[in-house]
Amino acid sequence: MGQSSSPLMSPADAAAYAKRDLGHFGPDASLACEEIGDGNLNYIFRIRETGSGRSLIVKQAGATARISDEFAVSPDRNRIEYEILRLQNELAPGLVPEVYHYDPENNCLAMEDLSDHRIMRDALLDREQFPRFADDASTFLARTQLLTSDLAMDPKEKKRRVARFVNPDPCQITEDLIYTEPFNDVRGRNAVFPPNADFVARELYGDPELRRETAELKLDFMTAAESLIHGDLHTGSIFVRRDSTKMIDPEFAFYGPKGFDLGMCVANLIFAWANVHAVAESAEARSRQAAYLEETVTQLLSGFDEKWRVLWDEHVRETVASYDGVKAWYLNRLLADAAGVAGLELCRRIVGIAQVKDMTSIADPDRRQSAERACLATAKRLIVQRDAVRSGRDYLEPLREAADTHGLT
Ligand code: SR1
Ligand code: MG
Repeated sequence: MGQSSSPLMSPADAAAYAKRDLGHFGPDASLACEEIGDGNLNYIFRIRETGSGRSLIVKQAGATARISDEFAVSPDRNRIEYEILRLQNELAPGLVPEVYHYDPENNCLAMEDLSDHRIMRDALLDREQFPRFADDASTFLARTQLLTSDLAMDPKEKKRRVARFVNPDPCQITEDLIYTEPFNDVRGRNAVFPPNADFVARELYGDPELRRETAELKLDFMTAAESLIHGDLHTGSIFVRRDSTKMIDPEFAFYGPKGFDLGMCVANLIFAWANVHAVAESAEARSRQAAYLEETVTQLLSGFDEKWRVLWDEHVRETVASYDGVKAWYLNRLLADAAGVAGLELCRRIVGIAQVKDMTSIADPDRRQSAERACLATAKRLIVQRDAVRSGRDYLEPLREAADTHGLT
C-alpha cells in the first residue's frame, strides 16, 4: 500500500514518468504537460502528445492536503481511488473515468483524460444544462448504494471490502469539516462571511436542537458501514457533457451511511439554484436555469427511488429483507440520511474552510448574504426534519420558502 510520501512531481517529471514508467507514449513522443489541479488535495497532470493529441491524466497524492499542510492525509487515498473506480465501473459502467494504472511507490494513478467534459459546478455557474445528468446520477447512486450493501452482497465478502476501504484520514476531515466545525467553530478555522456572522452564531452555533441532530448524524457517519460510498460527491467531483456524466475523485470513499452521496449531490444543486437567484442576470435566464435545476433535483430523487426499488427486487437476497415493511423502512432511512447530509453540506460549504464558488463568487454583499441565509435556513430544516424528506419537492419547498424569507427571490 502506498503509505509513504514520495517527492511531488513537476510537469516535466510527470511527462517523463508517463513515457518511461507507464509506457503510454512511444519513446520518441513529443509531450506537453500542465498541472491542472484546482481541488483541495492533489496534483493533476495532463500529458498530451503533440501531433496525435493522445492524452493521459496522472494524479499524484501528497502526504498533506494541497490547500494546507494542516491536513495530513495518507497517500493511501490514491489506492482507494484506483480500487473504487474499477469497482464503480463494474457497478455503473461508463459513469466513472477509466483508470489504467496505480503506482504505490509514487502515489500516482493514471486515468482517462476527460478534457472534453466540464466540471459541473463551473458549467452550472455558466448556466449550462445537462439533460442526461439526473438519469445518469440516479443510476450511479442507486447501483453503488444498494449493490455494495449487505442486502445485495455476500456478507463475508462485504466485510472484507469494508476492511479494504478503511480510509481514516479523509474520514477525519469529513467528521471535522462537515459534521463538527460548522456548528461550533471548535477549531477556530471557520470562515464566515462577516455580514452573516451574527446569523451563523445564532442559527448554527446557538441552536441546541440542531446540534443534537448533527451529533446523531455524526455518530452515524462514524459507525454505519452500510454502503461503499464515494464520500465527496459534490458538483466539483462530477464531469459533465450534455451526453455524458462521469463521477470523479472518490478518494474519500469508505463504507459509510447509505444516504451520504445522494444528500451531498442534492446540496450542491441547491447551491447552483441559490447562485442563479443571487446573481443579476435577465429574469428570463434566471427562471430558465432555476427551472432546469428544480427539474434536476426532482428527477434525481424520483429516478433514484424508482431504480432503487427495481434493484432491490432483482438483487436483494438477505432473508430478513423480505419481511413486511423492511424495504419501505430501509428506503425511508436512506432518504432521511440523505436529507441530513444535504443540510450538513449546505452549512459547511458556507461556514467552513472548504467553500464553494456558487457562494463566494457572488459579488454583491447583500445578494450573497441572502443566498447564504436561504441555504442555511433550508439546511436546518433538512437536518431537523429529515425524517419527512422523501422527494424533490421536500427539498424545494423549504428552499423556496427560505429564499422568500431571506430576500433571495
Ligand atoms: C482539506 S480537504 C477539504 C475538502 O476538500 C475535499 O474535496 C473534501 O470536500 C474536503 O472536505
Ligand atoms: Mg475532490
